[in-house]
Amino acid sequence: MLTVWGRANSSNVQKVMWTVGELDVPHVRIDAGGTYGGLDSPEFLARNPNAKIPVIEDDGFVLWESNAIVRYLGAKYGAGSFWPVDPQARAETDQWVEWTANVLYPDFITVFWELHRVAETERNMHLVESALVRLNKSFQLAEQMLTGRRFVAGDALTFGDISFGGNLYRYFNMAIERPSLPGIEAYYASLQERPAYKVHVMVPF
Ligand SMILES: N[C@@H](CCC(=O)N[C@@H](CS)C(=O)NCC(=O)O)C(=O)O
Repeated sequence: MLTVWGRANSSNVQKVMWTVGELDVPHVRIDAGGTYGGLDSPEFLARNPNAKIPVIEDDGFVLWESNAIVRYLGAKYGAGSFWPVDPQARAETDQWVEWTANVLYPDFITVFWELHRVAETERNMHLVESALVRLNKSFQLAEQMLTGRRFVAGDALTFGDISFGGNLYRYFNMAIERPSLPGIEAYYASLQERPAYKVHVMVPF
């Protein structure tokens, strides 16, 4: 049985839980982190010395780092469609995971953190403004990359959608100015119809 440690409103936990939902993996989730705490307990640190969520244990196998967990779950429970077996098809969706983590996410988390986790009086709006310019450029690039595709790697949802699409609920609900993104808006509308996205990603932040 798969166990997932992590609070439901953590974006990194949400990627894991969205995957678990899409692949219909029997599991239990244990709240940890944030107001639940527990990350510095000896039991937790024995599983993840980084004291971060998410962490999973699957039949005795322990793993942390959300993207590594999504890839592991995909390979074990979603081989064929969610986890393409063809190396080139798999690399194409993996490219979105890396691009999201290394290009889009650093600016995304800067904007999100300042606007939603830092007190208004402490907020660094210069940081927000410069990150938002780069973030919106990244989304315009994603708009081009998505042209003619239903999902990031083609006609079916794959693990690359978890990384990229997992950010859209927050992006479209933050009080920021966004460029016109008709392709991404249509893509986001289709994600919002998926039961696992509704339950695990569309969570108040
Ligand atoms: N690169 C790691 C980042 C993990 C991370 O920073 N997790 C945050 C939550 S999103 C955390 O553990 N924060 C401490 C807490 O929630 O108490 C991953 O993708 O899993």
